[in-house]
Amino acid sequence: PMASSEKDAALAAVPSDGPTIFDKIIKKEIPATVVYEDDKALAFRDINPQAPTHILIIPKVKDGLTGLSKAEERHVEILGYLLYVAKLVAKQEGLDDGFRTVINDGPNGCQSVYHLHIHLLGGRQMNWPPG
Ligand code: IU
Repeated sequence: PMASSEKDAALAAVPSDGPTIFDKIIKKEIPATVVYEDDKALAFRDINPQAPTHILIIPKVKDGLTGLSKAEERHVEILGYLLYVAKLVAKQEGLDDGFRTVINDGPNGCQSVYHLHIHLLGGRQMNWPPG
């Protein structure tokens, strides 16, 4: 059944190291609005945007990195690189007044896709604390 909210989707998601929809986006098997791509990272617009700019930055190779809680020392370089790509994309999107990056982890963090991704949100005033 169709999830009624991101939270429902997150609570229904089964954490696994298997392929996710993001693999299909990487392989261009399903369409996505790609805003940045190189050999290590892909950035595309979130299908359910929560801000005027809402982009997901992902590693092209998951290598067990289903979420931040699964990070190992071998992931340190790609984790730093993805944050750098977030900065490049923020600049490209003209988010000169600021932006937010978010990594949801696990059910409590409302993670719904088990392929690590950085949310880049901007184009409006954000609030704190987040929901
Ligand atoms: P989360 O942090 O795991 O909850 O983020 C997953 C995001 O992936 C969420 O914001 C969805 O809107 C987004 N998304 C997407 O952009 N394209 C898709 O095909 C699917 C989810 I499924």
